[in-house]
Amino acid sequence: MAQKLSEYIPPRVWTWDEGDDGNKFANINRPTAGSREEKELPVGQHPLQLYSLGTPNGVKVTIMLEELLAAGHKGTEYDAWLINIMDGDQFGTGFVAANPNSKIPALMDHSVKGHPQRVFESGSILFYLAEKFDAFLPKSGAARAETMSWLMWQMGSAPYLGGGFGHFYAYAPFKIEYAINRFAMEVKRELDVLDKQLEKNEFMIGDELTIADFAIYPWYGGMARGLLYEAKEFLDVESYKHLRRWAKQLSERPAFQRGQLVNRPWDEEKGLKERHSAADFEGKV
Ligand SMILES: N[C@@H](CCC(=O)N[C@@H](CS)C(=O)NCC(=O)O)C(=O)O
Repeated sequence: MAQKLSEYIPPRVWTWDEGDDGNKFANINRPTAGSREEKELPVGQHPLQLYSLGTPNGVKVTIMLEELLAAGHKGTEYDAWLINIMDGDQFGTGFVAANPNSKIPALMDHSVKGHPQRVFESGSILFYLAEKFDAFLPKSGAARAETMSWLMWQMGSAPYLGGGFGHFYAYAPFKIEYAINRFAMEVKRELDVLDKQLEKNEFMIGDELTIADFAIYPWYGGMARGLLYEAKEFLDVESYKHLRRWAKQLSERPAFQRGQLVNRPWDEEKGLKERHSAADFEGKV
């Protein structure tokens, strides 16, 4: 191994050094949970209230909601409110009540009698919506088991892609060869897992579009299309042909296109800061 970096020896007990460590997220990271300020969440007119940001974890849910609407499921209209994580919106009292883990996305379902139901963790939100509307999740048997396996696969794997590879390749204040090697290896293995699955299947689960596709596409479809971390060449994403075929096919679906525009204020041309009705997409898709 070429690079030897540090003489750091971990102390007996880790303590937090509050200074800016040069990491892009330094101003929001702390080793404690809970709210940091009083701030209620807005509530719109629809039963489903989503509090999110147009990152890969956020758009999993808006893609699914747009697919549900496109398929004509009643009760799936939603308001999507912007949670700006760089401004610390995830630490307001209202958001923490919706998700004690302070991460987007969080859903409040106001159609539940008595009190709104909170749902957090993107995979859990996809599953909740699939069960509630009886859609995009095979009812039983092998296909249902496969769908849940791939959904859980995504929830377990993406932190290697984002928190591991993305962090050390794109966001860390300096490049650490050991960390980049470790996570590049793992991400390429994950891309190959998907490539092999999609060689034999149109969608993740045979010929049926499921919540596994909604979960996997924003991360691994995004990577295969060269949209994440400017790592297209570094990870040679063009070699994953079957994954790229699937990603292209999904990217052409209007509901996927709409879902990916929601809560993206940085996309000045097409992005929506908030989404409250289908009319918000006029002229954009
Ligand atoms: N496992 C969670 C991960 C969610 C997550 O990491 N969200 C990020 C944005 S993509 C976030 O809210 N970060 C804010 C923070 O770390 O304070 C899920 O899938 O919902």
